[in-house]
Amino acid sequence: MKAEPPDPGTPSVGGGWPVIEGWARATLSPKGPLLWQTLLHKSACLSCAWGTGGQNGGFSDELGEPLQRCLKSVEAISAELQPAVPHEVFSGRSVSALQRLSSLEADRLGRLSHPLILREGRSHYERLAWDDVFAITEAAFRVPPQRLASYSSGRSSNEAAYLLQLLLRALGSNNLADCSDLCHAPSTVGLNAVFGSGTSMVSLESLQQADCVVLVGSNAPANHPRLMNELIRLRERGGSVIVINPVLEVGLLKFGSPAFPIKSMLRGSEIASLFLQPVPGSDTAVFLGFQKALLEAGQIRWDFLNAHTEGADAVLEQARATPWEAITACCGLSREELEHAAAVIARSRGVVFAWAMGITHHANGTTNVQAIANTALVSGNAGRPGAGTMPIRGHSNVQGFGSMGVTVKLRADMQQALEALLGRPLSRVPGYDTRALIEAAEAGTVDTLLCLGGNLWGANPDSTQARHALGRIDTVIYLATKPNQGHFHGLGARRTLVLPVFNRFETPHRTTTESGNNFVRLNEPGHTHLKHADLISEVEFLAGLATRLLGREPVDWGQLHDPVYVRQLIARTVPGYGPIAAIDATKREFSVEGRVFEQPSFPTPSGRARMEPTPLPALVQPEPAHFGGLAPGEAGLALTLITARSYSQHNTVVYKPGDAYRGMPHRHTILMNRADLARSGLAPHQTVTVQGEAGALEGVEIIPGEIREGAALMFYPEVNAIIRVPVDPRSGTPAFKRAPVLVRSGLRPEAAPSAVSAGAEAG
Ligand SMILES: Nc1nc2c(c(=O)[nH]1)N[C@H]1C(S)=C(S)[C@@H](COP(=O)(O)OP(=O)(O)OC[C@H]3O[C@@H](n4cnc5c(=O)[nH]c(N)nc54)[C@H](O)[C@@H]3O)O[C@H]1N2
Ligand SMILES: Nc1nc2c(c(=O)[nH]1)N[C@H]1C(S)=C(S)[C@@H](COP(=O)(O)OP(=O)(O)OC[C@H]3O[C@@H](n4cnc5c(=O)[nH]c(N)nc54)[C@H](O)[C@@H]3O)O[C@H]1N2
Ligand code: SF4
Ligand SMILES: [Mo]
Repeated sequence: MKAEPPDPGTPSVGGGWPVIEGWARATLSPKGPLLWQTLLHKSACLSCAWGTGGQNGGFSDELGEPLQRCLKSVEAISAELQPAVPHEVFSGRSVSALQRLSSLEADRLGRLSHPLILREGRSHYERLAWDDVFAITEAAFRVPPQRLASYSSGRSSNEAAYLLQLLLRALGSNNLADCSDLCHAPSTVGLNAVFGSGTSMVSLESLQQADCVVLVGSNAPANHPRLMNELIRLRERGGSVIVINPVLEVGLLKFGSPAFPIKSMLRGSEIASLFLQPVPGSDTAVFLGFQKALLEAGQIRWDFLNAHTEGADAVLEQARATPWEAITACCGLSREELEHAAAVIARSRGVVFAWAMGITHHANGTTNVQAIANTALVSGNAGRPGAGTMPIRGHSNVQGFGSMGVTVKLRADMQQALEALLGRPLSRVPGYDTRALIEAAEAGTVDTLLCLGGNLWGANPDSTQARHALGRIDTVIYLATKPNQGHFHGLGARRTLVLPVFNRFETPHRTTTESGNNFVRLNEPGHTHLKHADLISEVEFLAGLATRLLGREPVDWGQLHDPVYVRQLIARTVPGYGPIAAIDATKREFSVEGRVFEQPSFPTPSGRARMEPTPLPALVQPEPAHFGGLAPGEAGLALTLITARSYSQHNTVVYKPGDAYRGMPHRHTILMNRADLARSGLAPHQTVTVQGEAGALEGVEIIPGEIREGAALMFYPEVNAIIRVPVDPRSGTPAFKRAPVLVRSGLRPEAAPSAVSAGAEAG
């Protein structure tokens, strides 16, 4: 794909000076000293799952390398260091007024400092004493187990996650929805299918031995900035980076890293040696193309396949039998581009295949992951240092939540261990994942929901549906550090509780977390800057609730107030977590056992990787007619919409309005290809209506940019007001990266007025 010149003023390097400026601004602000104290605290970074920080000091990675904190970490800490929300905000402003706050405004209210309740028929949140919180919560939990559910977001500790699932399972419920259902669940399912293990098989040390990285569907410059240092180093030692992304992300072309002030900061380091811009949702075709090219060039590693895999014949037969035209028509890349990339893979000694949401957020997300794994296997790139499959995880402890059993797909070995611990069989009723939870709630079959962090309302597609669904639950309980829009829009029918908790660096006891590279971090106790606040630790809340509900049955919940004891139970019941039993004494952080494969022997029954063919997706470009058509004389066109993060937000929490790197000056923008503008009669910077399956947003400014023809990009969470998308049936994950929309110059007056107001409400 040819790159067109960006709009004037758009940076040509990712990272770079804005990062230094950001650090300087934060350091010089009144919060500066507290910020630095927090950065130096021995705990894992709050932001992404790369997992910087921990016992070696707040700045180092797991190999002890210093200076590994990025500006995203500073943004996350600064938000946590805000003063408490003044009480007048809740006593003086009605919930309808609070509903008008944007994500950024809600976050800027400050920190939650006291328990709050919104009762049925009341207009305002009111303060509540902890005794009353426990009494209300306990009563709400005394419902049939199928009508009880939780949702969690991967910011909390392993200890809290473990207690959450132990409590729900002890009560007989498997309804443990988690943000990973909206995120990397296809990676877990796909990698489990192939390798019998659902996480990265590559350690940081192993990544440093690769000479090629294939980076697919990831905007790492914004979302995993420290990964960029590894890519810079790889290029410097002569390696290749193949980027696969429908958006020509500037930071993936060139990135200026403050970790290398002289050589990289000034002009930026080259990242991509090859940039492929496929049709969104077509990655299975891209990887099938690689396999076919390797096959035709005689570069399949038969020795490796024969010794370490099963099912390879069917996979290669699919590659042989699928015509090039079918592959190129699906992904929109040329045969030459695919052959060229395959040749780079073939001549590299060690290839790491790394991916994020561009792969998982599709109706065939799990198949996408399998297509990547198959490519790794046919090229002999699995189960040895410097090679393998590496999902790049999202939230800082989302992987720990999965390890702790917060999942609707509990591993059989952990299930057995929990049954031994509890002395009775666990319920066999399948639990609700996040989408199933919304649907069950909408159907009126959920009475009580406990949210350990997150923003269930904002993270789901179709905000109107999410609001109605949550509104049918009697009691919704949010544990959170800061207010977010979900606390104002995701309200329960009879009561909503918002309970303030310590964040990771404030929790008064030790906790642990697990990085995306399977490294377990030990976080030292801390204290909060909030004066006169009434916060609780998540462990104390969950153990307290469990003690009230279950007493000493079937475990002594009172003793589980002590996180050291929680870690003993984790060591006994969580596969690979044995070393956590000694961590309080030794302070030794560790790699979860059985995850990193440096030998091609996998935890499947045969010890071999299980390959299976990956059907090409049938991608249909939407038509205006699907949305009722354009009015006579109206300009517009239907596109597939990628919904993604800006460079200045953390998930549903917006830190800054615009996105300078993509040239999008504010959030009410849509990134479009210039050829699409030319053929539809729309113009750069024109304001348009974007109509999705669930509503429309008006007054959206068109930004011309480096995105594949036929595709567009808008920012989540605002865009969730208008999209309704299918889910990947194997993982339950929504196709957030391929939502059909109609972009139009004006909206016919008779078209869907209710949908328009839905969009406006959430904006
Ligand atoms: N600063 C910051 N860091 C974060 C987060 C944050 O919000 N802010 N969120 C955290 C979380 S929970 C997660 S899951 C990760 C998310 O990290 P990412 O997955 O990097 O985040 P997204 O913004 O969803 O963007 C994914 C990328 O996929 C590309 N893409 C879209 N569709 C396709 C496709 O069909 N194929 C391919 N090959 N590419 C595609 C998009 O153009 C975009 O560059 O980041 C984590 N870290
Ligand atoms: N359209 C669209 N939708 C998406 C996505 C997309 O790309 N497009 N991405 C999806 C993805 S990958 C994800 S992971 C989800 C994210 O969905 P969630 O994880 O549900 O949302 P977050 O915005 O990360 O949640 C932020 C809130 O967590 C709370 N919090 C922060 N730290 C702590 C803590 O230590 N303890 C507790 N108890 N609370 C804390 C704060 O109150 C904060 O407001 O969104 C998904 N939704
Ligand atoms: S890369 Fe991720 S874990 Fe490391 S400092 Fe940045 S946000 Fe934190
Ligand atoms: Mo995520």
